[in-house]
Amino acid sequence: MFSKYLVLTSLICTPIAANEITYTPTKIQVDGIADSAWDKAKWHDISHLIQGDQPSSEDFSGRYKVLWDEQYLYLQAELTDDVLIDKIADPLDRYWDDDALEVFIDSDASGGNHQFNHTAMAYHIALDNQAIDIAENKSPRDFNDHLVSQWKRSSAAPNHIIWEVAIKLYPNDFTDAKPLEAIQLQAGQKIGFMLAYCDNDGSDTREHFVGSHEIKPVKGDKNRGWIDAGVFGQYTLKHQ
Ligand SMILES: [Ca+2]
Ligand SMILES: [Ca+2]
Ligand SMILES: [Ca+2]
Ligand SMILES: [Ca+2]
Repeated sequence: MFSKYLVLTSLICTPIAANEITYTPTKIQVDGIADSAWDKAKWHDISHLIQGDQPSSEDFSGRYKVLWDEQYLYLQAELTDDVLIDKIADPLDRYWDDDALEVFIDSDASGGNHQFNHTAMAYHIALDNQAIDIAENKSPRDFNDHLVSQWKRSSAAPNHIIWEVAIKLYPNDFTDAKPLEAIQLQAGQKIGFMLAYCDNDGSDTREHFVGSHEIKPVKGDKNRGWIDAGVFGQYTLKHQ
């Protein structure tokens, strides 16, 4: 009896590992408000400088949580940015030079070059919640039907926002000509994931680009995520 109890307890209480993503039985409302469904997910920092100079914590700092269910990967980012800016109205024009949350997803952790294909995605989500990535014709296009995004200023601190995103994942052979249906997520599935924030506060070009993972530079360049899915973190979807 005692040993059975121990086995049951260990099954229920196995702590989530750093490379695992927790399941949510409760639907996440994507509204920029962090409700209690998020409590079971752990925080991760957005602290690795990719490009530009290191911002002060008031200029930019952030952390995030991730959850999943059968339909979506859910992201909550808690950000501080002293100036929110969307100065280039055309969503397809220099979308990385306005404030943008950049979500990197590789639905099957295949890795590899995804610059002009969709074996992995780099969604640049602007303050107007439009999501842009490069199409196979090498021009940017929107993938607004791949995700739902909403952010809100919070009262927790000055210039503090909560940004929620629900992201559908697509098969490795998704193409612009044959846009396949989103996949059903399941426990045990391995995915590639990384997050970054493009911070501009009024300059011509992005001032800071800060991410969730340390990236090995190629010829001094750490801005590899939009090209190489091999630099994303690898995670297993955990059903608990
Ligand atoms: Ca919410
Ligand atoms: Ca800033
Ligand atoms: Ca892939
Ligand atoms: Ca900014």
